[in-house]
Amino acid sequence: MNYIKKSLALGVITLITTWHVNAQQAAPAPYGALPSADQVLWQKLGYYMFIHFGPNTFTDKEWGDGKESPMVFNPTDLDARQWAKTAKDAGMKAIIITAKHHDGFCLWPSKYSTHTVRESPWKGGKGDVLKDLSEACREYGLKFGVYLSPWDQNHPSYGTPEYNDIFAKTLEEVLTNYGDIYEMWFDGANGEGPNGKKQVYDWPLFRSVVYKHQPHAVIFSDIGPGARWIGNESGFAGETNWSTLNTDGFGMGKDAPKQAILNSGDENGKYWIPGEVDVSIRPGWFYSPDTDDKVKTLSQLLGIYYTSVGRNANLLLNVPVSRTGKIHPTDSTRLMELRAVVDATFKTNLAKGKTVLINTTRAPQITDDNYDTYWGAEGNAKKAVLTLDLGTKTKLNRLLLQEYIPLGQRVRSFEVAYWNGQKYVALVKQSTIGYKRILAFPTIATNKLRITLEANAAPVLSEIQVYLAPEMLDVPVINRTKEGIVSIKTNSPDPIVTYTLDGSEPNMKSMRYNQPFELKKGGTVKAKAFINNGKDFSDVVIADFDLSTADWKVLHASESKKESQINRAFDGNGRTSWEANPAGSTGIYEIAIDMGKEMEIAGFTYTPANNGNTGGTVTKYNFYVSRNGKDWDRILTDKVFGNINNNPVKQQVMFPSKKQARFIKLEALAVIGADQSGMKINEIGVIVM
Ligand code: FUL
Ligand code: CA
Repeated sequence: MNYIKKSLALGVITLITTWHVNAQQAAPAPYGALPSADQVLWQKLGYYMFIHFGPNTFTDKEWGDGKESPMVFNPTDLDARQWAKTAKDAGMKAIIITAKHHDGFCLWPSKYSTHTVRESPWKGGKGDVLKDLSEACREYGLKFGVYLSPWDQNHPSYGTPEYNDIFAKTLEEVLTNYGDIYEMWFDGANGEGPNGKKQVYDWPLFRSVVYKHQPHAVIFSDIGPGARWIGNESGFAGETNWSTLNTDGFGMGKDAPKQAILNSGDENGKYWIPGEVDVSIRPGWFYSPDTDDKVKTLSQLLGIYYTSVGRNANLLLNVPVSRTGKIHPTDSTRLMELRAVVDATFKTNLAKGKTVLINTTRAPQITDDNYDTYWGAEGNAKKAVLTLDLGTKTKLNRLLLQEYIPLGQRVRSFEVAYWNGQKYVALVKQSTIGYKRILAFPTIATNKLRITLEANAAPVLSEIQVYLAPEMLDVPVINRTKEGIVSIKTNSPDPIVTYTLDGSEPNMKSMRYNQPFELKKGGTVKAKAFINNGKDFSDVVIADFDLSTADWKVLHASESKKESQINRAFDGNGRTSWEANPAGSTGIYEIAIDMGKEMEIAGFTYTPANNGNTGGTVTKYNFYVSRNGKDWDRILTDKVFGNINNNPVKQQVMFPSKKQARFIKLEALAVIGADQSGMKINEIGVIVM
C-alpha cells in the first residue's frame, strides 16, 4: 500500500522537474503503475555483476548441503579489488554477491552463525569478504548489492519460528555494516534444513528490515516488490516485457506467478516491478575447474545482452570467482570482448540531432541523446506516427527506442518501416518498448524511418537512436553424428575454418578443417572462421561431445508408454527426450545401458528436458556401473542435481575415480512433478578420458 503511494508521489515530482522541457505543450499525465525514483535509478544501471562465491567454489557443487567443513573455504589470493576493477572495465555499474547461499556459509563473520569465514582458514579466520568487496566497490564507483538466501541448510534453528528472527538479525547485520546497499536479492528457494523441516518464511518481516535500514534499496525476488525475476536463468526477457505485474495473491517460489508471466510481465499490471535477467557466464553459478573451457562465447553473451538490456530488463551477469579468490582470466577476457563490441556498436548515434516529425510537429527531444527529455503525444491520441529524417542515405542495423518511464509504460505495439527511395518497406513489428528496446536487423541503407506506435495512453518517448554495428562473420556450426563423425559448417563465403580439440582458442595456425573427422570418444571441439588472411574472423564456437553412443543398447528400463522412443535417451540429440510412466511420488526409475564393450569411464552426463517444461527432470539419483550387466557397483549414492529446475542445462558428474565398465545404470530417486510426469531423459552420456 505504502509502496504505491510512494511511487505516485514521485511521479508527480518528476512531472514538475521536467516541466520546463515541454513548456510549449501540456505535460502528459502519468499512466498506470509508476516506478519509484529508486526504481528509475536502478533501471538506468542496466548491466551489473553477480558473484557466486562460497564453499561450493571449492567442492564442485551448485547447491551445498550445509555439512561442508568451513575448512574447504580457503582462497589463496582473494582480491576483491580485482573483482571491482573487472566489473568497472567491463562497463558494469554494480556488484551483487552471494553473502550467504543455501549451504548457510556466511562470507562475513556473522554473530548469528557458527558457519562463517571466521571458522575458515582464510586470513586465519580474520577475513570479511563483504567488507573487502564493499570497500572495493566504493573505490571503483560501483554500487554494492547482496544476495542472502533464507534457505539455510546449516543453521540449527532453520525450520522453526525462531529462525525468522535470526534471519532478520542476520539481514540487519549485512544491511548496517557495509554502507549503502542498492539491491537486496532474495532467493525464493525453500528446501529442507538440518532437521529435515522447511521454513515458513516471514517475508513481511524481512522486507521491513530492508526498508528500515536501506530505504533506497530495490528488493529483488520472484515478485519484487522492487524488481522481479525474469522466469529463467538462461538470459532472456520476453519480447513482450511489461514492467508492471499483478502480485496480489501470489508469493515466492512455488507460489509465484507462472514463469511465462514473469518473463513478460502483466499489461496494465497493478505494481511497477521491472524484470531483471540473471544468468551465469558459465554453465553453473559457482566456479568449477570443469567449466574453464565452457565460458560462454562472445556471440552468446552478445545475444544475452540484446535479449535483456535490449528488452526492457536489467542484466545481472554472474562471474563466479575462482578458487584463488580472483576472477578467472578467461571470464574477464570475455567480458572485455563484450564491452568492446557493445561500445563499438553504440558509439555513434546516427539519429542524434536529426529531425523527427510526429504527424506534423517536430520533436527534437527524441533525438537529443538525453533520456530525461521526452516528447509526449498531446491529448488522448493513443496512436502516433513518427518519421525520422536522417537527411542523407545512411547505413544502419540497430534501432534503439526508449519510453520515459517516470510517466509509466504505455506502448503496446509498434511497427518500423524504412524508405527505399520509392516506398516504405516493413522492417519490424514488435510489442513493448519500456525503458529500452534494441532491435537488430541486417544492414539497410535509408534516409527515412517511419515508426507507428500504438499505446494504452498517449505515447511518451525519450529517445529514438540508430546505429551501425560492426558486422561479424557468422560463427561456424559444429555437428556430430551418432557414429561420432564431426562436421563443421559455415555460411560465410570461402572462409578458412580451423579447430582445436584441447580446449585452446583456435587461431589461423590451428588444425584446418577440410572434411568431416571422427571423434568417437568425445571431447571439446572449438572452431573459428577467418577471411581476408585472418583480418576478419568469426567468434569461437564450442561443442562438447560425450562418448559416441552408436553401439549402445538398452539393457532394461522403467516401464514406458513410449517404449519405442527409448533410444532418444542417447541419440546424440539433446532436444529429443524419452519419458517413463509416472510412478507416483515414491517411485524409483531406472535405465540400464549396454555400451557394447568394456572401457574406462571417468564420469557421466545427464541432459534434462529443456523445452520449458521441467516435469520429469531427475533431481536425486544413484549411479551404477557393471562389467557383466548383473553385478552392479554403486559409485554415486543419493546425489542431487542442485538447481536443475531453474537452470536445466546438461549436468556433468565425474566419478571419484575412473571405472572399468561395459554397463551403466542411472537410478532416479526423485523427479520434478512426480504426480504428473515420469522420469524424462533428453540425453544420458559417459565421459572417457
Ligand atoms: C537460484 C539458486 O538456487 C541458485 O543456486 C542461484 O543462486 C540462482 C541465482 O538462484 O534460485
Ligand atoms: Ca531525449
